[in-house]
Amino acid sequence: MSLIQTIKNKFKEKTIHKKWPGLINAYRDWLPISDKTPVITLQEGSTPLIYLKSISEKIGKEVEVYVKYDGLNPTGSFKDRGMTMAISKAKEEKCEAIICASTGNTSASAAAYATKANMRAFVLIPDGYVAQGKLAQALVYGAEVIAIKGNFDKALNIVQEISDKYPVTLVNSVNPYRLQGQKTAAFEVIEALGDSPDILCIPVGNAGNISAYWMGFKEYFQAKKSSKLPKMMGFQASGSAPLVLNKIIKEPNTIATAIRIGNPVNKEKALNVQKESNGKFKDVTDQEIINAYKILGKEEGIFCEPASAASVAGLLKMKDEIPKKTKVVCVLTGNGLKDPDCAITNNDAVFHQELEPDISEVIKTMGL
Ligand code: AN7
Repeated sequence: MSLIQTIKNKFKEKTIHKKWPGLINAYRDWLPISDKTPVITLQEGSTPLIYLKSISEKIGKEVEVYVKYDGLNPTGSFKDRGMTMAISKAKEEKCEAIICASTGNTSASAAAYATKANMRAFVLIPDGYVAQGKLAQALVYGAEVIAIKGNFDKALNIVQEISDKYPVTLVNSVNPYRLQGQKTAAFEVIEALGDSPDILCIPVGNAGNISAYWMGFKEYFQAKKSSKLPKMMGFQASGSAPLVLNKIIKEPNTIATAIRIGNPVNKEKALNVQKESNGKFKDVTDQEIINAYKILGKEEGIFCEPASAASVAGLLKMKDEIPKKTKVVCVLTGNGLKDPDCAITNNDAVFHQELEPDISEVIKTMGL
């Protein structure tokens, strides 16, 4: 039989691509929904867990490092996991408008899911501190964007008060359905690895995602779908590290604008995760973040946004503390395309510009 024929037969035997129904339908039994809940989905979830050869080698000691690449969700960040739940439940409760404060990704996701649900979306953002891709998304998905001359923490105070007084549902991570949706990432990690990792490294802003992952790991562990629980390592940017310094940061600052948050709303939950998992909060400098960001791009072929690279930066920083043969998962929360300005400014690429359109010029430049 010819090779082509063999391949054709193989494809006939089993379908390679299976339709993914979105995480609510995939994990229905694990989520607070009923048959009455309208499922508002963009088929989020089922993102890849990718082995990192170069980073694993840098850690050594037969440590295996993987990334959970949640930047491959429909709007390019993990927020879609929470938003499918928050918006579906808001729809079930007949809500007609939603609101959020955001460093960018929440606003992009909220805007997309609100549009899908035929609701109005109001998003408050810190003027000048939201990456271009995220702002572009909120506008294209049709949100009403309100930029304030103040940081995320200020914006969150405002939207909390508005949602208390007016019939507008708050979809920041204080909304409990957000964390319910986001916990499914931990389920997927366990399913892909066959067990829980030993260590989870994750960037921390409002500390919703670290709390959601922990909830997911605990639920699967209790259901005997994993044999252990991971140590949860949360990483913040040095200029914006309220959980590391144990105080509110009034003027947070970092190149990782997604986690430029000085007063995390899920602080108590996060402290509990740290205690229960025997984990830690640590900080990484902007320089360390950019270093990890570049390594992921040029050595692994993975493009994430700077906030996401904080998880890998943190792992590289605590390299000496990682025991032999452990399995580590770093969460890459957002896609690199979200922040093109950061990418153009921070790379080591050779970029020849303004050449004459002449083959000999090109060949000369190529060094041939
Ligand atoms: C890429 O979009 O808070 O610790 O308003 O966009 O759960 O807050 C974003 C947070 C990590 C931190 N990585 O997650 C927002 C927002 C990326 C992010 C975080 C965010 P949490």
